[in-house]
Amino acid sequence: MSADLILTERRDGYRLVTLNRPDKLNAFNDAMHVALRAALEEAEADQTCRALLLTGAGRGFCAGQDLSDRVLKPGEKPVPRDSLEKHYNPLVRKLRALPFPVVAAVNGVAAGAGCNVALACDIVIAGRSAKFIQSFARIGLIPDSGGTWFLPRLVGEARARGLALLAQDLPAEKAAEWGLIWRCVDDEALMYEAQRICEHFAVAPTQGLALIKRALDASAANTLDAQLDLERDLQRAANLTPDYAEGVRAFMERRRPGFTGRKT
Ligand code: T3D
Repeated sequence: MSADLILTERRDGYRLVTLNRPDKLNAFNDAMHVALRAALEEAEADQTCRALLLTGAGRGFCAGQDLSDRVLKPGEKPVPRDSLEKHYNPLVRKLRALPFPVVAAVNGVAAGAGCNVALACDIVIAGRSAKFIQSFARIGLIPDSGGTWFLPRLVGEARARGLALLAQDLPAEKAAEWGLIWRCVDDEALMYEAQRICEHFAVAPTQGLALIKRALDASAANTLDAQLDLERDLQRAANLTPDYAEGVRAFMERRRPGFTGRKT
């Protein structure tokens, strides 16, 4: 049953989505991709959903592509695979484009595309025993799912090259120290801390946060001039949201704001 490959729980203002192939360290097969896409689309369509928490079942976050699908029989010729075009690229694009923040709670090893799917999330928080591995070079592949884009931007060129070419394990604590992820916390505290972040987002000015995601995503390819123009345009859009009006009113009245979120 492909539905079981992804578990979705509706929480107050956000959704918890769990990759659920624990015996394979939540490695992706086609069915899990399809189920995850459906879960993300459902969350997007639900106007009450103001954040998404992505994690893995069992002791791993995600071990990337299920390699048991990739074993060639003796004499069989390798074929080009369409998994990036069909699954991973749309997944990374969807995570970046969701109109609310996506939090990854990395509960264990995140390897290959599993590592880069985590890095595509807006906030990455990891348990101390978790590790990040650009494992592609161990099997003759290149970092995909945005890895070659995220790595140099997050940790700089020297560390990006080391991680991609050496494919060594990067412990969560070092990942946080290097700026690859937002925070490393004790394993026992991981879900509590990740849920606290989502609870914060569940009452935040969601439309404004979606505009922040757009501005930050565009900045890598923009000149300062172009980015200033984009900020002007996005700020005009933010100016028109009820949340901006409420935020200012609440500030002046010295009270907590009651943001409406995605609704206009
Ligand atoms: O072809 C295309 O579509 C191109 C796209 C590629 C995208 C990619 O993601 S390529 C990268 C694929 N992933 C990897 O190369 C990582 C492979 N896994 C590992 O290197 C290790 O499992 C880990 C370092 C992640 C964890 O090591 P460890 O020692 O903690 O666990 P383990 O014993 O290796 O794994 C536990 C089980 O999960 C084991 O099964 P078993 O023996 O208990 O029945 C193992 O085979 C299975 N498993 C882990 N990763 C995968 C996997 N099974 C299939 N595919 C996996 N990727």
